[in-house]
Amino acid sequence: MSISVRRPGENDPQVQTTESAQTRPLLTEIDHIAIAVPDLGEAIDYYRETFGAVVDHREVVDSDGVEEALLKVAESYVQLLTPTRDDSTVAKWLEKRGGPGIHHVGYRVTSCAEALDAVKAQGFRVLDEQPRRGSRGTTVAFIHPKDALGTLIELVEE
Ligand code: V0V
Ligand code: CO
Repeated sequence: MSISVRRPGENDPQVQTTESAQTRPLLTEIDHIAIAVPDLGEAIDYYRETFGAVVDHREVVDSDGVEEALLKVAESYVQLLTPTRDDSTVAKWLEKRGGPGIHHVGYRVTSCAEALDAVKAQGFRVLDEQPRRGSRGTTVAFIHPKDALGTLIELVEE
């Protein structure tokens, strides 16, 4: 008996490709999962003692009022984040939530400018009109969580 495989949309007039469909995926890899914490030292200890994960990079990002510790997991990172100022949006987020948790997801893209333009062209709100500097010398732009399934998304070009 032969089994025929039909791709979605193939020979199906009901399924049409839309204008917004990308011919090439814009997101190439997961760059980092960011976890906001009130105490960076404690969070680093937790990851080291529980999983043997060690800090690969540490940086204060003044523009965002945060300090990060990056732990490498395969080709991606866990980004432990803590506020450095009371007026940092991460301080506000921790206060509102009442404790640590996943703050955003960073997706790797080939070109931050191209991915940002694609998001803007579809009418979604962005938090950076232009790509800007992230940590480790990356180029980044954030997309508003209210236009991204409730997840704060960071586009990361290495
Ligand atoms: C806020 N909201 C979130 C959220 N933060 N939803 C999901 N994930 C988050 N992280 C929701 C919040 O519950 C509100 O929903 C609504 O969005 C408006 O939030 P808000 O409390 O009024 O706070 P805002 O507007 O002062 O700030 C929120 C945004 C802000 C997302 C606009 O955090 C921002 O601009 N983020 C981009 C920069 C950033 O996150 N930097 C830190 C990481 P309701 O309650 O109204 O329903 S820096 C970094 O990762 C770097 C440099 C790197 O990786 O290289
Ligand atoms: Co980040």
